[in-house]
Amino acid sequence: MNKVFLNLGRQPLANSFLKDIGKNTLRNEFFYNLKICFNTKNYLVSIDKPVNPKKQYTDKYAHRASESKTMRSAFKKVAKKLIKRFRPKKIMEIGSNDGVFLKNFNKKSVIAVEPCKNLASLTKKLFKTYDEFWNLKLAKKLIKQKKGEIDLIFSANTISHIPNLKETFEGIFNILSDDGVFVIEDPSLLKVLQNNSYDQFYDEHVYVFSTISVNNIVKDYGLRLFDVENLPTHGGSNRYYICKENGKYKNTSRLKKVIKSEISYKLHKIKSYLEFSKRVNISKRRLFNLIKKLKKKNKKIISYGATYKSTTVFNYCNFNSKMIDYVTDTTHNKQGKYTPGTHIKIISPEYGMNDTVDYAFLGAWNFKKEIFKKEKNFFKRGGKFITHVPRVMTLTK
Ligand code: DWN
Repeated sequence: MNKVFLNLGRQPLANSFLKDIGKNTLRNEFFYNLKICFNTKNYLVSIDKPVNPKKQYTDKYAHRASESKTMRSAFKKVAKKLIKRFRPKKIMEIGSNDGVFLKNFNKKSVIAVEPCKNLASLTKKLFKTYDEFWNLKLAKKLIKQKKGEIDLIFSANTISHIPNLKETFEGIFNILSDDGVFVIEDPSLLKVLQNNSYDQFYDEHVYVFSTISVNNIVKDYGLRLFDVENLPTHGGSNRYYICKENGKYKNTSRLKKVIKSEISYKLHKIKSYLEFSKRVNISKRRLFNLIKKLKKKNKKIISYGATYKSTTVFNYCNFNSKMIDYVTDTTHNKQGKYTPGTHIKIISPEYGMNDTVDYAFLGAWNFKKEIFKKEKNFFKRGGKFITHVPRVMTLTK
């Protein structure tokens, strides 16, 4: 049964960057209550009332997976690894975004599934693209079009976004070849608890998976988790390798080790989540007080990276444009807009990361290494970053 353990308050859609902050726009801004729960039976951690996906994945979807160098090389690396290990002939990606993963394959052997039409239009020029949500209906349509028996299905930061896991996995079972592999990458719940990165919870992250919860869930749909890899991406993710129950792959010792580590961290106990919730409340108070103290000293504070994650932090910590002067982001379609719920201007780093800035909150803390490499001059002239992960602190390099 589901037990709520964290209330992150009134939140907007993480992707709802505003074109303007006129009365009309603000009157129509959608908010919901973000509460997170733990299922004591299958150990799934989820949003208690998911938002309708049609509200979220529109033709104005903002996130571009290829925006960071880190992710471009990560997708190139995993494509090579999967080709070497599984030698797939037919590949499908669910949530193909701007094609950053699939473009590493022979375009004749791939199928892209991407419901956001602005993204699907980018990949339609490159390979076969279905601009639809993944579900049982689409799986049956593909089979009817003789596009079934897929050897490798890949999905990064997408399965955790789909409320209806039953349809998702049933569709996978129907379309996957008998010795096919379904590989999913999603933020690691263990890392969220260890890093106090509560900003991994927002409307799109309907679930934050643990290995033990994925292991339980897939069994209900004739599937089996046979391997898992811990990854550094997005602040700590897991790459889950799933096959059909009677598939040829043996469960790896690595899987057994990861499950053991999650059990020893007590990810199967509600107590761990109640303790996490207490740490999140302390983090909120400390971050708010730090920003307030620096503003009292007339410091200029901006935020670096208009992330969906920082939407959660800004709204949970009640930030406003008097505390954060503006946000910088390299994504062109975010520049000139305003942050969801807190209405702080977003500009390009070329303009925003200038000599007047004293502090920059790390909205994109998951790219700290790449950002610190880029912003050496900011440090040289005495600039400092602020982060809340794994605890509230300022960083001089
Ligand atoms: O799961 C999801 C993850 C993968 O991406 C999606 N539901 C939504 C989105 O979440 P996010 O916005 O928190 O993801 P990122 O990849 O952490 O966003 C990074 C943002 O920071 C981008 O808008 C680009 C920007 N950025 C920047 O301004 N300067 C990134 C880097 C590396 C930089 O140097």
